[in-house]
Amino acid sequence: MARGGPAQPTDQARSVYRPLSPGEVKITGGLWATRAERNRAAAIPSGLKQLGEAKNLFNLELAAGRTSGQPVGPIFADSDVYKWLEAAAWEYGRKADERLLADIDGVVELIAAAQEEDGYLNSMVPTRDGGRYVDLPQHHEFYCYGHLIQAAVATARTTDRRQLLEVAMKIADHLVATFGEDKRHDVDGHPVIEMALVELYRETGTAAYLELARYFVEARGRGLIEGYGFQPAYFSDRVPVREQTTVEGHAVRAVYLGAGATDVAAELDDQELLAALEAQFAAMVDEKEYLTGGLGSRWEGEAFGDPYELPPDRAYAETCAAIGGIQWAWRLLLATGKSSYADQIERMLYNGFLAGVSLPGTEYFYVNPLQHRDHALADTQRSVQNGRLGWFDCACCPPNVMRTFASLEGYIASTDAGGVQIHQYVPGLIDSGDLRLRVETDYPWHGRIKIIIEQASATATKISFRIPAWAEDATVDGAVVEAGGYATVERTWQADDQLVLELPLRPRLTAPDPRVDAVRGCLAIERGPLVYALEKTDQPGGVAPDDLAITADAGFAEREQSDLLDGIVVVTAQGKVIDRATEQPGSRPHPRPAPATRDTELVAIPYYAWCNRGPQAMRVWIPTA
Ligand code: FUB
Ligand code: ZN
Repeated sequence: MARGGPAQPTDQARSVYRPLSPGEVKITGGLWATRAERNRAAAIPSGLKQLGEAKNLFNLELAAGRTSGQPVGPIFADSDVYKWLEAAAWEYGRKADERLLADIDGVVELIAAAQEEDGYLNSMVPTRDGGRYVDLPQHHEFYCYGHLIQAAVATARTTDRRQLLEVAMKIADHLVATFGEDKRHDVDGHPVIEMALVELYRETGTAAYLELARYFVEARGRGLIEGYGFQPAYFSDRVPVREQTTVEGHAVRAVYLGAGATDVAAELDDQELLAALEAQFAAMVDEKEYLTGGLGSRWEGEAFGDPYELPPDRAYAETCAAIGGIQWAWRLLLATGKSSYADQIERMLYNGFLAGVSLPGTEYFYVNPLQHRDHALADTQRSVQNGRLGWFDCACCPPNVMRTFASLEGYIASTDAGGVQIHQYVPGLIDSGDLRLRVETDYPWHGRIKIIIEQASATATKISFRIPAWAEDATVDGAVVEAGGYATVERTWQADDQLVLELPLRPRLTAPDPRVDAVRGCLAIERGPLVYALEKTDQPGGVAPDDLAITADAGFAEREQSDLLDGIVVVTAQGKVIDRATEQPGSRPHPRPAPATRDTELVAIPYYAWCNRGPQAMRVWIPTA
């Protein structure tokens, strides 16, 4: 059984909740079990093949002196191997599989052979780009280390193997000896080393790793990264972390830094830093997050835009950014116990993250816009007009998706001295102390969640349920509970006791913040945790979503369609088709004459499922009629 999940605070850490380890949570059915199984059976094996074809493994062979040639791919190509390894390790923890372990062993052995005597490890930089640590902002050396260390911690928690952990410790010792206030005073351009070092500290007890993570957090924003082609904001290096009030620059960098800094704050019980990180996360949610939980609105620099700069059609919303957002939110949830962070995890998981992967699980979106137009041009590899792809020249997202599916159990529930908290609703088993719960639900299609006590508790124990902020009129055993918090029932539980939580999953209309100019006058459809989208193929007459409008009272209806897109609930609403032939093109004197319209039914599917029937027009935000 796994000895811990992807973030495992020590007993000394400020941690209102403690994670259950993946072995204590099992997802036994429903949407996430299906998708995780495809990740295991199809995506992870295909990922290893892709790492071979894209030459990431060849690069490490080169570094190990086993072949000759020049390394191929982006400067951070090694990190894709490490993310894949992390996915494979978590997956092995979910389900022991000798073939997978043999694959893990083979890749680990190669990595160990590529490591230099003093701990340095990188297959690209020394031979191709001028030597070690000559360009920390761009060369991603610590970024690669960070992903390796995360993979090593995963192998240590899920297998009996120690070789990768030894490689990771050798790297960390080398970093400790080389960088710091009284050594080389420097930081990497791409955070992730912070999270990784804290986890390595948690795994090994070596305080120097935590201290180095603290140093990397504190050294940021103090002018160390200058003159490297991008502005300091791109690297989250404009303002010291504890003085920052928002997120800015490259989105994945910003949220990985937020997650790592939260780990540091939790371990050191640094409440000032934690408060700053909470404020940054709140600003991100209020001003810079898409409805889907997508993060980063600018293609240029893969970056957060200014507040309320959230164009739906040009949304970048990189799949990796949603994953980093989930990691950050989970750490804030553990540290503070606030349900709003679990709400955010739900939003990001079901929408921004899940849209990043095809239903079969082996194709990926890099960017995740909320609107895609008819006749769009596939002008870059990342354009969604290409459909989801099996791999990318810059393949950060695919193995990131794999490791997220493989460690999903780590985000479901937690524990504290009083009992167990259920944050996400999936059919499954939860073991917490002497209590064993079975969760039966068909969420997110139905809102009924039944908890059955399979193993009694010896003393009075609390079971807490997250009541999402959208869940007005939710009930526990028939009694209405408040939305946006936890509903708690305390008892000395007997086997076969039951609790029933009902979350109202009726479709609802959502209005955007009025400062988001790009979608002013539009509404979106949501149902439970799912954001819905209009896709062209579903509309009566195949009308393009851009020629549709929604009527103010929507008149929702829903139907279950088990034969569509793996089985979904389709939501229909009353709308209008705009007769563009009666519309005068271009800008016109106000007031414009209104075009002719006719009634229609709008047919909406969950956003995550879009583009599984070929690339086509889609929109989330719908103009009002
Ligand atoms: O720079 C490494 C990774 O590549 C980033 O996290 C992604 O955004 C992509 O640029
Ligand atoms: Zn990515």
